[in-house]
Amino acid sequence: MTKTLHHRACHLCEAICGLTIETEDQEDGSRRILSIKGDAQDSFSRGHICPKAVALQDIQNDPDRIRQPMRRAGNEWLPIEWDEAFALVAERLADIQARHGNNAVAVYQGNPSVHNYGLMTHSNYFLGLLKTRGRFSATSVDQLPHHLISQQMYGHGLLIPIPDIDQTRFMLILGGNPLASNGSIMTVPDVEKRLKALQVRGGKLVVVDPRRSETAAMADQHLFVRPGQDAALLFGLLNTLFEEGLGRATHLQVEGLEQVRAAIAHFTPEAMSQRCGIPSEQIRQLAREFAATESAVCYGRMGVSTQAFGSLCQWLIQLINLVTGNLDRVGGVLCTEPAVDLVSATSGGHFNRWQSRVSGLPEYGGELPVAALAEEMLTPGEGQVRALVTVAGNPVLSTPNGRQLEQALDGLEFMLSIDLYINETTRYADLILPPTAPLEHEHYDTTFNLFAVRNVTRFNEAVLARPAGAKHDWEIFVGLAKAFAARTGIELKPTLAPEQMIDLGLRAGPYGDRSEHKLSVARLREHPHGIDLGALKPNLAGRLKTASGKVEAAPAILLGDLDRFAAQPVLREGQLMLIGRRHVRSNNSWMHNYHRLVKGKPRHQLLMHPNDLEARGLVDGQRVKVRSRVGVIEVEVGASDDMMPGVVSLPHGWGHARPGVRMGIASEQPGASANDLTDERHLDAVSGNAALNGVPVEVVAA
Ligand SMILES: Nc1nc2c(c(=O)[nH]1)N[C@H]1C(S)=C(S)[C@@H](COP(=O)(O)OP(=O)(O)OC[C@H]3O[C@@H](n4cnc5c(=O)[nH]c(N)nc54)[C@H](O)[C@@H]3O)O[C@H]1N2
Ligand SMILES: Nc1nc2c(c(=O)[nH]1)N[C@H]1C(S)=C(S)[C@@H](COP(=O)(O)OP(=O)(O)OC[C@H]3O[C@@H](n4cnc5c(=O)[nH]c(N)nc54)[C@H](O)[C@@H]3O)O[C@H]1N2
Ligand code: SF4
Ligand SMILES: [Mo]
Repeated sequence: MTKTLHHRACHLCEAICGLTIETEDQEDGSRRILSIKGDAQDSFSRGHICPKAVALQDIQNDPDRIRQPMRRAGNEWLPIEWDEAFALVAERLADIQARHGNNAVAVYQGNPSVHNYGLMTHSNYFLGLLKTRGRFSATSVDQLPHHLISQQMYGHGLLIPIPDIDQTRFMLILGGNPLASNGSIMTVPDVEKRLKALQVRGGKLVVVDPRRSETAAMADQHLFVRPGQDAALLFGLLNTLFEEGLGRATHLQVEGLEQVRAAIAHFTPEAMSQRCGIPSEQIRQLAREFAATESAVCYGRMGVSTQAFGSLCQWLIQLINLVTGNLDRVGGVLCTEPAVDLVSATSGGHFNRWQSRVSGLPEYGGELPVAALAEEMLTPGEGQVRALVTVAGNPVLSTPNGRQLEQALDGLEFMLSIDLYINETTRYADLILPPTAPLEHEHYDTTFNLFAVRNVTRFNEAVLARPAGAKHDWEIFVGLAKAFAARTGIELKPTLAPEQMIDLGLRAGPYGDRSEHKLSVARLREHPHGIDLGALKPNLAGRLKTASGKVEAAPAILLGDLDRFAAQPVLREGQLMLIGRRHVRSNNSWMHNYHRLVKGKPRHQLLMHPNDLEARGLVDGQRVKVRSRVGVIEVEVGASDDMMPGVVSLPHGWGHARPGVRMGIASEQPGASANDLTDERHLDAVSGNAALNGVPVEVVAA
């Protein structure tokens, strides 16, 4: 039987590693996967691969993955034809909107929405027709502060400066653990080698984290910080830069820096030290070293965006890079120039044009914070949400107070999920529409090329043919749009296939028809290992989209948050704080059904410092109850010297022991859900992003 080698990127996480997949043709005309390896010829990932990519074959073969539309009848799931399913959705949603208004239908889009090009290009073809303000996504349990700060300071929410990891001499990482996550808002396959290379060329890596993470363990210096108090450290650093005159000139035109300087003058390291738990002299020393190094990067991720001061943190990080002359500078942070350039192609985004009905949380880019989703369903009155569409998401496990959301989902009139599984969320749906599996569709990365540490591009061919009758995500949206338009009498504009849209985007982009590269999909098809378009270069001055044309250093919404920061009480002695973590063999909530990834010792223990265990009369390996304002879970506790005393760590995405979940392997090792503890009222007040880290909890023997 014929064997074939395929080259394409893995798009399960942000690292977009090149893969070499060997298949064998079968007698029935299909293909079988023989092996999945890292592609050594990929100039970007250089052969790097992680265990999740090997599990792509398990996703493909998983008997629990749903392969045809399913309709719920009580506790039973029955197959239904595509056209009948589309007509049913159109009928139910149109009817609910006719009775209760457009906003009665809400939408939640999960993380794979930005990892699958058909979802990027076509979800709005249908969802846009709903004309609802009830739009929610995983953005507001993740990176919303990054977008908001870029929109405020640089004029576009996607104009996010990326660490020049390959050339910098100093990297300060707060609340990111790229050794587990493989990098985030920093597409960087092979990150461990790149960080080691930084150390080998004499550079320094400093990690700030309440846990000695895998990345902290390889760092030259690790600082424990009190959860949710990074802003105190960052204020101390910025204050030192100003006060000691350590700044360096920038070529960028900047507005408002003097205003910032005055506003934070009292946030000295001495005043901030107790808040963050880091001695003032260490803060000053760090600022001096950062500023004195010829090139340096300050970078913060999940740990500092999903906390109560997420927006302040991301703002201060930008300012530290700016004031030290490292913004838009080689070896500092730089904006990409991707082949399909969403920054040039779209407007900058808007903020707080309207608010959520119940809590008055601000919209960003047309979406409301997902922490408000359950209350929008549970609170009666005009505009109450009565139907939900989920796309590639599992908000029961991934958004704060998952138990409250379950209660809300149970009361809906109608729910549609577009997903591969019957999981903790989709089990509430009336209808589940499954798309093709990852290797059955093509892919072009419009999101992560935008955040990559080099300008790179590639077109990824499907490796396996789709089974008869299967639909790609984008085709599902086209089917839904047609049915909804027919039902409601809306005129539907014609659309193109994703591949044609990407072709247009490439040709209009910076390496397209007007350049010597002449990139097009056809051209990319000739380069299955991808094309390297070069290192990042300074370009921000020409790309700023602010009204003033300058960098806006002092956005009013951030200056307006300083009082809230200053007023926050210091923690009570002995109060435990919950934070999250990731593991390289896990991917949010949805890759626990593959034996290859979950085998061995469970990785969902609650980690706690031995002194904290002892103080509570607990022992390593014991079952404990963890309680927060919103709920209680039972888990196994593990002693760990890597934890800062007073802090406990639990990964999210577990908690599969819920009735009706159809994921056999996941249910055997269910774990508990961190989001049964996180609090939907605990938010970054500026953006409305959920504060999933720094949740006060109690731990007692079970
Ligand atoms: N406590 C705590 N909570 C967190 C986090 C944390 O660190 N701590 N992290 C947050 C972050 S950063 C994120 S991004 C969210 C993620 O949260 P979500 O996006 O809500 O959930 P995922 O676990 O990514 O689930 C993805 C779903 O998409 C389905 N799926 C996979 N591929 C496809 C596809 O190609 N098409 C379709 N239609 N469906 C697909 C899967 O079956 C699964 O149901 O969780 C957040 N929640
Ligand atoms: N293997 C794997 N890779 C993934 C994912 C996955 O689930 N598994 N998810 C993907 C997604 S959706 C995302 S968004 C990225 C996230 O990528 P990262 O941001 O790198 O995510 P984490 O690995 O969760 O690292 C967050 C770190 O913040 C620390 N932390 C918690 N609270 C605080 C705090 O208050 N202050 C500070 N300074 N640190 C704190 C935690 O201890 C942890 O080490 O990863 C992506 N990659
Ligand atoms: S790090 Fe792993 S999951 Fe992420 S793109 Fe690379 S192989 Fe895929
Ligand atoms: Mo994420």
